[in-house]
Amino acid sequence: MKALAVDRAEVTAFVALGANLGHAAQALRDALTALGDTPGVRLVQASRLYRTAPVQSTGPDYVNAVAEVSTTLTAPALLDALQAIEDGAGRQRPYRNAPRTLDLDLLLYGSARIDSPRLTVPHPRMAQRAFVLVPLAEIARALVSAGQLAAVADQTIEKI
Ligand code: A4P
Ligand code: MG
Repeated sequence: MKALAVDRAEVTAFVALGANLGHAAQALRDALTALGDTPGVRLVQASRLYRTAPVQSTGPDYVNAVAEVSTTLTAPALLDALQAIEDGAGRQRPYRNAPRTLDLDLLLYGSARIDSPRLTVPHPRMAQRAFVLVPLAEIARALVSAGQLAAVADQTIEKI
């Protein structure tokens, strides 16, 4: 019997990009290209790049951005793809919140709520971070409230 190919529906997802080692801005641009080149992932839009002060982390200032993708991948498969792109950028993981050449976090995956050992969505710390909320608001204003932005207004962030 001939199997029917069933296409999975596309899901809108938001990915946070960050780096504070090496050529951080270039690492983010390369990561955006790699995201768009990933099978099952379409890059819809990306925020500008922002320079941000480290939050609960050390080392040089970060470069951060947020991208919107449309994907037929499941959330765990999308995380696999993000981690493969991190590894391709030479990401080492000596300890939690260590300075990094590239960090890709899954912020939102449609309206899904996921709480598994390797994946929590929405990203549990996104609401406390200007480096996520400001670029997210730039590309998806309706997803961020004025109150959320006001709550992180003391964190240093500037467009590059
Ligand atoms: N994981 C669970 N949920 C998710 C998710 N939604 N997206 C798991 C991505 N990963 C998720 O991540 C550790 C594990 O989290 C993964 O194996 C995955 O299974 P990691 O990237 O290896 O380690 P990490 O980056 O040290 O941890 P994490 O949780 O990503 O750190 P945070 O809380 O995101 O903080 N300051 C500025 N200015 N800019 C930054 O970008 N980033 C951090 C990292 C701290 N301070 C920063 C910045
Ligand atoms: Mg991470």
